[in-house]
Amino acid sequence: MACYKLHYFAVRGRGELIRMLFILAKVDFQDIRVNEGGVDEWEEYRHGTPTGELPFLEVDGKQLTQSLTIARYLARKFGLAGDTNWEQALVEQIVDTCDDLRAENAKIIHERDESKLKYLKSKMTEEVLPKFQNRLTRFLQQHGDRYFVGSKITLADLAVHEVFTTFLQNDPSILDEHNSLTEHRRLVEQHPNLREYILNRPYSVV
Ligand SMILES: N[C@@H](CCC(=O)N[C@@H](CS)C(=O)NCC(=O)O)C(=O)O
Repeated sequence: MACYKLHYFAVRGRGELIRMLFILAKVDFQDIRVNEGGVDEWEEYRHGTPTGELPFLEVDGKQLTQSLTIARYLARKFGLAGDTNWEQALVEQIVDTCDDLRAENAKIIHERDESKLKYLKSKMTEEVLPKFQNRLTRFLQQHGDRYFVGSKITLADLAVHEVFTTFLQNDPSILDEHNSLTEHRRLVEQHPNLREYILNRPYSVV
């Protein structure tokens, strides 16, 4: 068994999808959380990283960067990337869709100008979020069984669960009118490998 060390900040952020893959696959990894407990160690830690950014993954001492590259690599290794070439493409389509939504939300998180922030927030509620909710709902209904791709859980399901977590923390009602997405979320949260982890992980704003 390979020796895995995940280096990321002590938040969900771009690291959580990777953590969830390890938990789902029941594969041991070292979850190295930089700035844990509010300790500011990043500026020093940065010098030991391959690109000056996190996350990066060590696999038997070799280093891999880019959160989604890492997630796809692990998903393939753990049999969570889809069973055929077509399924794999669909899984990646969903992962990229979730990343588009995450990027839209990042604009809000990083905006400091009050009036631009107000505009971005109302655009998110009225336009962006509904667009992604509808797109994902349609996909789930057309392609999925209970899961997004094929008949078993994949990286796609984790990506959808993870991207909505941040939105739900701010407004628990955002999936109220999206029964398929709500049902899917429940399914992921009830997975025997994930249930305890999702319930007990530390709260993180993003
Ligand atoms: N595309 C990269 C982006 C990595 C990235 O922007 N990481 C941020 C945290 S989410 C970072 O390391 N920020 C600290 C800094 O740049 O000082 C990925 O997905 O891994």
